[in-house]
Amino acid sequence: MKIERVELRKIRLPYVTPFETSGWREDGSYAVIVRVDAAGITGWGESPVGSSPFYNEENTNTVWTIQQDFLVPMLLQADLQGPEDVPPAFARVRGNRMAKAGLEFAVWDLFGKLQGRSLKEMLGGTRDRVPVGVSVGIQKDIDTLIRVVGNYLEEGYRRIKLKIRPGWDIEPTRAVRNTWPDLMLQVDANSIYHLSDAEHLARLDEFNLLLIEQPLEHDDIFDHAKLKPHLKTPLCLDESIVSPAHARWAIEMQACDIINIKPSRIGGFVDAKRIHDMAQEAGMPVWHGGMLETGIGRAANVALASLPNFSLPGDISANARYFARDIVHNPFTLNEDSTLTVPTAPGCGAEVDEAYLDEVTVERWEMRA
Ligand code: OSB
Ligand code: MG
Repeated sequence: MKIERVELRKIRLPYVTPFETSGWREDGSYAVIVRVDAAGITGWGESPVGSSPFYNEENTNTVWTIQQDFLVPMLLQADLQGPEDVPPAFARVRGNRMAKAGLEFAVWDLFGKLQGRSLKEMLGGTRDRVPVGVSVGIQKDIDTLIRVVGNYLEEGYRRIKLKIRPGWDIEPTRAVRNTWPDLMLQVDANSIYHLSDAEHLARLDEFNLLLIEQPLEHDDIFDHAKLKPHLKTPLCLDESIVSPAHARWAIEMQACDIINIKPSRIGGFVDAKRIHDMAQEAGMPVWHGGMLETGIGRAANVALASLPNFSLPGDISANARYFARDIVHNPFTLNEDSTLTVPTAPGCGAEVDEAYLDEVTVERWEMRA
């Protein structure tokens, strides 16, 4: 099958509250939304990229130009038997994984609708509900943090992740742990520390955390392997694992105990599933991270998170945690057991609100075969 038309949109969709990490602060989604059309069917995808290259090397504008100049022409030329044929079509383009992922997502949605199969079914998901938590950004002080975490717990979330950085690590974590001694709690440093901080990071061991995520450099695996013996807290990699090869290196080097899988960081579902399967084989748990996706990327993430080796709650909160109004008609709501229900409709299951999407679109581009 040939894709007949690809449409790209830049959007500006404000968050309900700005999100701050050790390295950046973002006030809304600057994602690129992808639409593909073939055989009278429409598939939707999302590159959930930030406005600045502060998480990985990509930003909205790099996704925009790499898709237009290279990936979309390659996609329009490819003869696709299924979504698995997309990564080989993009193979000559190095990196730029978020740009690739948005297009691959849209092709999965298209094939799902064409074949009447849900993304869960296509990927081999085994669960009807997936456990989720909330990633809580850096707050202005500890009182505010306790109030913010308390509100999420009141909404029913049972797992909390705290963003940390030097000066906002031990004490905020202690305060949350002391307030909720049994809470499932974890922290994420987004690559702000160095191997020389090993003893400092070991101070987090007393808080009985589920894991510490990506303490060291974004492109490092070697130093994480050196850090791991210093920590009792399970070590999880996010930024460093961008391909199945990286996952294999981390597993063989014993650089981590757990992997955070984000299909957008890895270039799509094909390779994300490979990492899931490889980790399962190695006896290593994975969990599903998030990039503050809109309702489109979120639906796809929930489907992937229904695979069996996703053993810890995901950073896939209900849409209302991010947006006052999302670009879909069917946002997820939190179930009473801190889960989201996996969509069963053909494709990713997101029903795109095209009128609202038009409203939040700031730039549009299309190419036909
Ligand atoms: O490091 O996991 C991260 C958001 C944007 C970029 C990187 C990260 C995050 C989050 C939020 O932690 C996860 C979510 O709720 O989508
Ligand atoms: Mg992270």
